[in-house]
Amino acid sequence: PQSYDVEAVQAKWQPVWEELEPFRADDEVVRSGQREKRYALTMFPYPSGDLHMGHAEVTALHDVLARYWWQRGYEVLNPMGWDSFGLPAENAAIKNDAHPADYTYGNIETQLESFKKYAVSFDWSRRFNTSDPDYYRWTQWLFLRMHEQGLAYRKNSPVNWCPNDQTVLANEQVVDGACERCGAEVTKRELTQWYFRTTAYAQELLDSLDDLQPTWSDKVVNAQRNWIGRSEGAHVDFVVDGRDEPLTVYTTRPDTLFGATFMVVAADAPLAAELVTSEQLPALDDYLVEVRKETDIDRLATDRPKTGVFLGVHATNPLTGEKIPVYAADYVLADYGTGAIMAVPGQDQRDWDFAQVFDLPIIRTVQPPADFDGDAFTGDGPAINSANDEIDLSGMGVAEAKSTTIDYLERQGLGRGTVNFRLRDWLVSRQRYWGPPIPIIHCPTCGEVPVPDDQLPVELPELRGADLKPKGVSPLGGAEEWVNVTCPTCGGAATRDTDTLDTFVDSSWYFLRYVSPHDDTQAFDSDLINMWGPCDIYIGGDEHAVLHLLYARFFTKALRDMGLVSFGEPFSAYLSQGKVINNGRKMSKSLGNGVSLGGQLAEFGVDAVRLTLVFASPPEDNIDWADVSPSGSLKFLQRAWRLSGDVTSEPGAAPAEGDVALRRITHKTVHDAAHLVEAYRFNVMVARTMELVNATRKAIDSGCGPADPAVREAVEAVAILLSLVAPYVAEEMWERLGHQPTVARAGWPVVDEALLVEESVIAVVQLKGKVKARLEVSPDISEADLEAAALADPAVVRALDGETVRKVIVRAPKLVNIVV
Ligand code: ANZ
Ligand code: ZN
Repeated sequence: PQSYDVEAVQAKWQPVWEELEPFRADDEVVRSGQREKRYALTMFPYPSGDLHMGHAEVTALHDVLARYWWQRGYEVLNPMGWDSFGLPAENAAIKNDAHPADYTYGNIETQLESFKKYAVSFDWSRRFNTSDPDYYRWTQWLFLRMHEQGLAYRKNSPVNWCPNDQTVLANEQVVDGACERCGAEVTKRELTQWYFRTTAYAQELLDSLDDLQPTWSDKVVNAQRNWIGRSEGAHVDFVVDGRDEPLTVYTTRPDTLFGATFMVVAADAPLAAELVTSEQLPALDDYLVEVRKETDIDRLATDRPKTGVFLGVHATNPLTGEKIPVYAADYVLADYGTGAIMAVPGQDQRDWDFAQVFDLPIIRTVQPPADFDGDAFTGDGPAINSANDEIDLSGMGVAEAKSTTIDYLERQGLGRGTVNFRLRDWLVSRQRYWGPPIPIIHCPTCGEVPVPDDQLPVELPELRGADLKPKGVSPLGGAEEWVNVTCPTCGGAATRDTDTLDTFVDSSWYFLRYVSPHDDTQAFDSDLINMWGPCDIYIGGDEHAVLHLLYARFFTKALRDMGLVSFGEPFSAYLSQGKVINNGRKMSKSLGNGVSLGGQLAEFGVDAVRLTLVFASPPEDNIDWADVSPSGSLKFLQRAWRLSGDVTSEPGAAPAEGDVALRRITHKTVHDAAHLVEAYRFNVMVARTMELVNATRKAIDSGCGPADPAVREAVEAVAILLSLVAPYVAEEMWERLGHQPTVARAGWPVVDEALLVEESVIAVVQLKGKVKARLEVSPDISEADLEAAALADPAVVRALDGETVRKVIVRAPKLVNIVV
């Protein structure tokens, strides 16, 4: 036959693989040193619906590497599970009028079947869902360990609030002032919430990024760097009239202290309420009502009209001795630095604008260039207006003036040089149902009491029939029987914490659980994770470049310091794949340009869709589905398959006796394919496989013929190369070639180095019918190159003796005939 039946081949091999389980990772094999380990991780999906093109892309790319590692003789841990708790699943369930558990677990079964059909080399024996009590029991256990270490704590502070989802959000979940999930504008609320102390690791999270380059892309590393946002500056203490404690500010420009003509405290910081005089209190209260409606983005915007309230008190500038007024305003944030600033209108535009509105003095302390006609000058230049009896910065550049000022402040006990981070602690409590309950009991006598380990998991009450729509307080509060408990410490009446943990907590440690997914005695087996970890590759989307990766890195470092893992970075390499788009745009319902994965699979088959996704572009680039050709992919696969039917030599035929030209191509292709896969250039690897198929077809039809053992060698190589991308047709070819399944574990073809050495041929150069030179050239030299080489040869130049060349006849690579 000229073609194979795609559906029949898929139906034939799927059960065979289920039976063989070729991708079951064996701990013993690694422990005993029989094979080296590779841990291949790809982001686990949210079970909201069936798999889509995005899942298809990332897993197709991921599988090239995982399957390659198996072929190369590694023992590969390639697990998969579901990130099944959290807002996306809960919102979707509410919309579909279903209980989150029913909705979630139904989708998981659908996605599991799709994954199996899609033939990704996952070790399904290790699957779990983060919403399984067997899993979240350990999420809660880890929360308690964090709590013991002081890394989980509760505090009251202004938090991001999504008015639509009716829940708090972490800073990382606020994108351009809007909720990352639903796009609603985020507001602020004062609430008592649980946090993880990510800031304890700020410096290390930053420093170890250096070690992750270049196996992590610059883009992701820079996104993390900016998010952590380290800045160097100083804390400066200002004496406030009528108050004992100093008002401390954080500044990155201590050099401008001589120009500090007023101070600003965040209007919503407790400090503002402490400082304000009773006369000014009503004005502050009115102002606060407005401020609470604003987002951080609004508040920090430089182009907004400045507003604020005088607090009625003055402080003293420590260098000028001047009394300067203290204001409350919205452009200073409560949870950054100390929540208070020294305002330097000469060098800071927002301070300049504020000074204009409130008619405050402006003193430049850096000389702007002659042609400068702006307001605040933020650039470098010589210091001016910056001297008193004890310190003189005049003429110094910004850097020198900074360090001189810091030295002086430290000597006088007026301040100290400090490092500040933009990174905030991670807010982990959510007022929603579908997540792990926070394992804390609130007792009126004993305070926050951790649920004893042996009482974990704190299972979610089912709340069937309850209204789970977001209302701003956790629906768990309504489950009275569940909420009311006795205190584990004093036995008195107490209540459970009714909030649940953020989904990102579940996914911060899931890669550790895969090494011992069924262990009911511990979160993960430390020996096993130290053996398999860290992950050798992690493939996922850019959208997680900050959030999830940062949290997982934080968890790993914290667990390392608790002695539970031996490494501090979870992912040795990170590859972020592009998106599948259509007609130049992101696929979306509103644009009506969505492409259904199910439809594509039904039309072209799994292999052709996978091949298309891998071949379309380098992994990092977007794939425009309007520009690719799954039907072309299918044609190619049919062509490859036909080769396997043409081979007439027996398995084991000695390739050494075969056609050398074809053998060279085969060995070069296999050799290069390995390098290409290791460099993530999967698309080029596919292109080279296509060339090998063409060369083999030519050899069969018009070269050495189908019986030549070199043909068998070539077709077997094609099957193995294709097994990384198109597992069904590769298996079918392998069987037709007389082998047992599975081609996925056939082993990478051994490359004969001797066949990689560039061959050369002798080209003869004739002049007037006589041989004048013999040139050693590459067998695939071009006509132009050969002509040029011949005319430049010294013997030929001598023989020509200045005569005009009328014509050059070139027959590459063997002959050049010069006519004069
Ligand atoms: C005086 C000054 C003069 C400043 C000058 C800047 C320029 P980064 O780099 O982001 O750390 N600042 C400090 N705390 C703040 C808060 N809670 N809300 C808003 N702004 C705050 O920024 C640090 C600078 O931002 C600090 O240095 C402070 O203004 C301001 F010519 O102090 B600077
Ligand atoms: Zn108690």
